[in-house]
Amino acid sequence: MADLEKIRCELKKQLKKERYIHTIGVMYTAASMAMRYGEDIEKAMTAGLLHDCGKFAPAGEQIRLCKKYGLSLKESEVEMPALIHAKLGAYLAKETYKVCDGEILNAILYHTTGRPDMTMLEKIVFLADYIEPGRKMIPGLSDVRSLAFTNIDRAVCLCSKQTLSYLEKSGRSIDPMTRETFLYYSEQKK
Ligand code: DGI
Ligand code: FE
Ligand code: FE
Repeated sequence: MADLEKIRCELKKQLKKERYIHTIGVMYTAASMAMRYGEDIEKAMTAGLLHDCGKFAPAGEQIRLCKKYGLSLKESEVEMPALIHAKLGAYLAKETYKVCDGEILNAILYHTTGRPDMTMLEKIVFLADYIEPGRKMIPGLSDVRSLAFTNIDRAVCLCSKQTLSYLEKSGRSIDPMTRETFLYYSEQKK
């Protein structure tokens, strides 16, 4: 596989309609950001297209597949099934969709929690996931959308801040990496 058109056809079969539409939104948003920041456009599109490929199955099935493929899950991940699709997705991108570029695989792996000192491609996918045109409007979204094209580190900071406060309000447990991303980018002053 590893050809955008082929991957797109396969994902159309694998994903629910809304998830597929979101995926296409992330792919084109990642492409625009790659244009803005001089990143490889095809890599950004491939990562955007595949970022949620792990969501083809419900959470319980995702856990079962991780065990089957020997992917170890941290305690926090078992407690927070929303995080598992990123790890499973990076694995499937490599094994099923035949993506061998490690940067693309890492952009998929870190798209949900982010991480400190992300590569440009990782930041692009992390943000494109949040700002793609199909996302439901929430307070602060237009600020992240505009910052994504003007000051990408500030955009990551605001995006992770909003995710944290949303998780805190809804009383869900928070992965240490989600916090570290916010702390790191809140100290990046540019
Ligand atoms: O897969 P998507 O819905 O497109 O977006 P995503 O992969 O960014 O996030 C999926 C969900 O994961 C989203 O509701 C935010 C949530 N999330 C991010 N960090 C954490 C988290 N959930 C928990 N419980 N803990 C986290 O640290
Ligand atoms: Fe996701
Ligand atoms: Fe997504």
